[in-house]
Amino acid sequence: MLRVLTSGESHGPALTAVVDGLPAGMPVSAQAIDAQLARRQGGYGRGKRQQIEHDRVEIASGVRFGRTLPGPVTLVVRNKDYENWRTRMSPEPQAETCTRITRPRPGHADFAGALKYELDDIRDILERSSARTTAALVAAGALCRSLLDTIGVQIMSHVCAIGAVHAPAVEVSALERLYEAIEASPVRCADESTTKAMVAAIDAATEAGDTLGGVFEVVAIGCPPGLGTPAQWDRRLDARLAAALMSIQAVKGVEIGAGFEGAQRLGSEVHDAIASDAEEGYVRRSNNAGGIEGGISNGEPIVIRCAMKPLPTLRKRLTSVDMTKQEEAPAHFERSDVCSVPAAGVIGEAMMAIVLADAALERFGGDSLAAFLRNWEATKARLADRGYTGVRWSKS
Ligand code: EPS
Repeated sequence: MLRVLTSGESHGPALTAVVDGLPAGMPVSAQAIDAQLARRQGGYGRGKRQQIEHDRVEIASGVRFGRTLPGPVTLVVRNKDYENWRTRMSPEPQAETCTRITRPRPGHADFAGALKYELDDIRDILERSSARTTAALVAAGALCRSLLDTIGVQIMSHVCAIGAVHAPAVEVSALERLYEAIEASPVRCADESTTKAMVAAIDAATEAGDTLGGVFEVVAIGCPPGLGTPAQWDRRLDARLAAALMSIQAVKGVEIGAGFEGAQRLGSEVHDAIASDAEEGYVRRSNNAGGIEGGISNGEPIVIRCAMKPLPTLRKRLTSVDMTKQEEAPAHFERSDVCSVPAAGVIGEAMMAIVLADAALERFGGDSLAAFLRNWEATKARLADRGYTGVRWSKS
């Protein structure tokens, strides 16, 4: 239903997202997109690049008078740093080649990319594999959030761990209340003393010329039941979300609900009993399923945690090989982040928004926002007829 393609390099002229398949008449606010872009740029442990960039969206197609037209939306985020990279990233043929990168950073796309594309200069792969390209996805995700907003779906995230520093678990029911504390924390962690410990861990890694990964959690509240289907493997909501979140640079693990921890317990302890309440209708008193059963959203909050490996660009050089001579040499180093787990949470929200918007469009259809909402209202009425009241929907 919804297709999102991005283009652009980390130090090229711009990053672009084409979002195709949104209903016509959907409100679009450049300010709302910019707010998400600003959130992505934040977080303690980011490199100097974020002082150069002030990401702003330019809407290049598909929007008129603040509403989507029947056609793809094109979003452009210019790289300010391109001014400093004009020669090194010029699309024109160059008489002289600039200094080539030949010593791959272990853990980055450098080595595998150089082999795959038969490259003499690793810059040709690292520019596109860079996490900078997620700015385009966050812009696209902001559009998807606007659609989800019309049916009352909210998406939030927070950081659960940085390196070995773990935050106390946060109940999903507390997330809305903690939202401001999370956004105010330099590491997007709800707990104040853990925030301090995480900042100290990032400082220590910076001092040591090292990097840190961590774990972030992304949650969707108010997601209606019935998104996704087990009818085909690639249409399952959990599979789609896992793929989307796994696509974020440096993410090495994705778990839904109780995930790996649940695998250690008995079935009787893990599965979420279905109860009936006179006022609330169907009630689930636990959510180990993380809001998805059989590849279908079940109306409970969707809860996904992602493990992010430490970034592979280290001042403390790892051993590598110079690919021109096949001789051992320290890995290439260039400006990067020490830790970007807080930003990855924001990117995770965008990826979740893209998948949920796609699944919502699949379920409710509609060429226009009005048609989409009519179909949503009809589905909601039918669910209510069948005893499902969806008390957790915060809006509409
Ligand atoms: C990033 C911008 C990049 C990196 C980082 C993400 O800027 P630069 O390379 O110019 O310093 O800081 O990229 C990576 C982590 C990576 O893997 O390449 C951004 O805007 O998010």
